[in-house]
Amino acid sequence: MALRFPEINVGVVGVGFIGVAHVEALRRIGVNVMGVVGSSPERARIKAEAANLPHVYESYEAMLADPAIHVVHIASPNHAHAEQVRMALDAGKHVICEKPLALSSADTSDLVARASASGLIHAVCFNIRFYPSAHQAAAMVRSGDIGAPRFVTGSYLQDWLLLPTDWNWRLEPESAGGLRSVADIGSHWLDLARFITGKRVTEVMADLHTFVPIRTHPSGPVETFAAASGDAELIEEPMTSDDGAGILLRFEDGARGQAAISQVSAGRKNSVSIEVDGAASALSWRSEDPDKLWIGHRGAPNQVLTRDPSLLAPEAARVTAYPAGHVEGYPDTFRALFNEVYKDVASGGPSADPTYPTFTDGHDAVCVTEAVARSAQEERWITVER
Ligand code: SOE
Repeated sequence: MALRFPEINVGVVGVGFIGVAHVEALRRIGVNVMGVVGSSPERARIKAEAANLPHVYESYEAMLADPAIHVVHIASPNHAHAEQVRMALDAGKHVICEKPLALSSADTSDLVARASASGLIHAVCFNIRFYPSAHQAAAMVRSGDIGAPRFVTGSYLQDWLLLPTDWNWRLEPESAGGLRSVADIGSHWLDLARFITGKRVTEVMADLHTFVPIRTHPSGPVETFAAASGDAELIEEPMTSDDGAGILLRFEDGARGQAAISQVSAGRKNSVSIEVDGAASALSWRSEDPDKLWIGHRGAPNQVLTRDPSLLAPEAARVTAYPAGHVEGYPDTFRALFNEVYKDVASGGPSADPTYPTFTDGHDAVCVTEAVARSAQEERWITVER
């Protein structure tokens, strides 16, 4: 079958769980995924065979040197993002980077400046806001349906790091950065809260905790969400990063919020929830039942809006692909996000008001998470510096 954008060639860095999600979603929107790069060509070839990935480049440099590549997707461990983004921009490639955009706001602000000056397209993969119900919630807030947002509450809970034997590069500060649950999944929740309310977080008060102070791990890598294989030589590692966090939030315009973030919540595989209580009505959404948006009223029966393109606001209908009753989930959010980005790629440059998260959003998220880290350390409210 002919590709929708046969003239757009893409390379993906990272062949873990998320890199594969990128390749699958790119294939769905009809761009030409030319090749991938892994931490080593051997590992990438094994993964390419197992997950039906395209050609394996020998190195990131080799991928960037390929004049046929127009867009680079970065789904490597966090510490590599900043340098890989710089190299891609220098090579004249459009960039879609996984979160966090970089490990420090000094780096993210540098990347925003470079990307803006380059005229290239830049996006950060905050895919959770691309559940159609999240877009619907944002559209309803914008059109005043719930009145001014006042109180924003919710959580992002997982259980894949519950046991002391659970291991992945995200537990290594040199690969992931000093923050863990907050940077890895809290950043998604914060982006979602900002996207739905349209308000930026101005101050935070946070409590971070390491519930599993010592972990053991095999000498080799363990894939995200995978159990470590039985290895005779287990290495003991003292842990310092956050398994979980409680965060109080103050938004511009006075709204308040509370988020619970954890990667050690048994039974919660990948569970995002958010409620926005407005001056007139409320909205509530859970990723475990993603096609439903609850609308709460004081003086009338509550409602549940099931995702149905014909009933959604135009902004939400635009990011949905399946008819009502055919539930859209996690992989569909990547398709929806990339679909928006590639409209700009096809037109040659960023639109004035992109419909997808850009490096500016990536910078904002890192500024908030840095304030979270400082607040936990100093045990006081911290103003977000941007
Ligand atoms: C692991 O916690 C992870 O893969 C995150 O890194 C992703 O951003 C999230 O979408 C799913 O969980």
